[in-house]
Amino acid sequence: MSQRRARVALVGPGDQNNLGLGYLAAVLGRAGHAVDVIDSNRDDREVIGELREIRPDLIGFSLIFQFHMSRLGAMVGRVRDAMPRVHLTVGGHFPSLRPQELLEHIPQLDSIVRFEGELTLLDLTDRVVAGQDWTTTPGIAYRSGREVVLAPLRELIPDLDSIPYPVRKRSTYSILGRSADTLIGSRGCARRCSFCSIHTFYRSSPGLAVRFREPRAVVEEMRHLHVDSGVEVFLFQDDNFPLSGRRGRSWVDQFLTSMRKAGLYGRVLFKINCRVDDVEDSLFESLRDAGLFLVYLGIESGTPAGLKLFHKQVTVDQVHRAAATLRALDLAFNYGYMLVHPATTLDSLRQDLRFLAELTAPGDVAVSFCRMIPYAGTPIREQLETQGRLTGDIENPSYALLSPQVERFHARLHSLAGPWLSDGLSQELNYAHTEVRVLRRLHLPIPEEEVDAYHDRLKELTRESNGSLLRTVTELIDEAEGAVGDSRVHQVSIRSAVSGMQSQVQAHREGFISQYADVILGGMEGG
Ligand code: B12
Repeated sequence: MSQRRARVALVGPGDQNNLGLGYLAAVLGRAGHAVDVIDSNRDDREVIGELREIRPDLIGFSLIFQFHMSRLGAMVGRVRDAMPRVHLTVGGHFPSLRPQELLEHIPQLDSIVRFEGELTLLDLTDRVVAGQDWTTTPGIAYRSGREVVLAPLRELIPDLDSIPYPVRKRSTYSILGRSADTLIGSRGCARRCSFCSIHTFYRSSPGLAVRFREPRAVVEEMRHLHVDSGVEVFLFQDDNFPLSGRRGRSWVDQFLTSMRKAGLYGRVLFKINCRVDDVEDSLFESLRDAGLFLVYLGIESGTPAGLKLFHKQVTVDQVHRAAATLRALDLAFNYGYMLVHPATTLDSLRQDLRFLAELTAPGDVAVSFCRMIPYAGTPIREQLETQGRLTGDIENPSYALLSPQVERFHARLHSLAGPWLSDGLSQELNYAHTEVRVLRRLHLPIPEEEVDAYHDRLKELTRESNGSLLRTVTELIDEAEGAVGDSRVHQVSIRSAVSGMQSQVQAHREGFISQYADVILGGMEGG
């Protein structure tokens, strides 16, 4: 459509190489446009300084995390002041699902690119740089006077392998010195968990809600990253790695065959996300032998009521069986878990703690949990809305808990469990366990009994940390129940206890890694 080459800047959170922005940049680049991807996890002034230098024709902001709303609003406001004529657009879950609210909150924006953005952004860019009317671009939303106009939706990309590999910055993420990078083998999810917006996001546009890439094409991308960028650890970001049902099984078979043909089978490592009811012995054994080392399980709850509320369509027993299968195959797992949710009672909390104690008993994974957040586009948000229980705002959507006791418990938990949770001790322990699995898969010349001893001590420290966290939460439940008089759980003592454990874990880990540094960091390929 347009001959003139545009200058486009894409701004968004760059943790783990933001694939969404990477794909957008790749499609614009293939069409001849010049694209800069800017990590917004920095000081706004730095970001705006970089934008001033680039002098783009169009700036696209990514709002994939709803809680970044006001920060994004402030940044767009400053960019608009600095660049009055540049076309400012935004994409991501919340903007796509709630365009009216988004444009109300950030009126300086010209448009929203809704849902899957590659082709819409390219079309919009071509029209803007050609000085043509862009308001008729399918897939956008924009304000016209006081109205928000929703253009006809654009069809989802039928063949995901028709778009180029995402533009990636050289990954800074590594495990034991092995470079790690992210990729996806599919888009969308066939399931309808009530707390998740993915199925709403991909079902809102015409086209197949779940699309798999060709396994051969995924492996070719891995080979390209391995040979050209030295990537040895692949983090699949699919909501659900393509392995469900017969279609999933044949996908995995072709994937493993392609890994053999590409010479990657057993020579690189990969991590996947999946559901507990997809964990099956022989399938995961063959994935393990190919390089699977870590599985992120969407557990979410360990009580029948919680699993029902979340519409997970699995049983508590299936969760335990999945964990047991992965353990028997010596595969590490992490998991998502929402301890506090709209159906939480003090009784359900006690059940959750019993479940978490059982799940983590071997000490090979840490206790971690969060509160369910009623994000836009999730069925549970609509339920809470109907029940008149929604509270909070766009940035921090929340809901009234079922009783003052549970409210009291949650308030205390929020202020006390932090040292374990967000980037705390539990995450550090889980990272150390992930490292051990990578270490074992590298078959380095370190005596097995040494690795075993190191791992056993790590499990001891994990059991200690888990026990302390579970006891603390139990005390908070007792406290909320009024079973105990004045509180015995104090922030100061918690912080010092947890930091004591953290130093032990760090000393244990650094001691082992420095003892074998030359071997471990000598590199896997040609080290
Ligand atoms: C990878 C991932 C992460 C990674 C990195 C994220 C990143 N920088 O990309 C990590 C592990 C860091 C992460 C962390 C978290 N995540 Co996360 N994550 C994902 C995941 C699984 C995949 C993202 C991805 O690569 N998608 C594939 C690409 C191709 O799609 P996309 O990103 O949606 O982009 C497309 C469109 O949205 C659109 N688009 C997006 N941005 C833009 C911008 C422009 C200008 C345009 C035109 C179009 C556009 O076009 C893109 C191409 O088609 C998504 C789920 C999902 N399927 O998207 C959850 C998801 C984004 N995460 C989520 C959450 C809640 C979190 C955490 C808060 C979890 C937690 N409790 O800790 C943390 C927060 C971390 C933080 N920074 O504070 C939620 C966000 C919910 C919400 N509405 O806010 C999601 C949607 C998962 C869910 N099921 O709800 N996450």
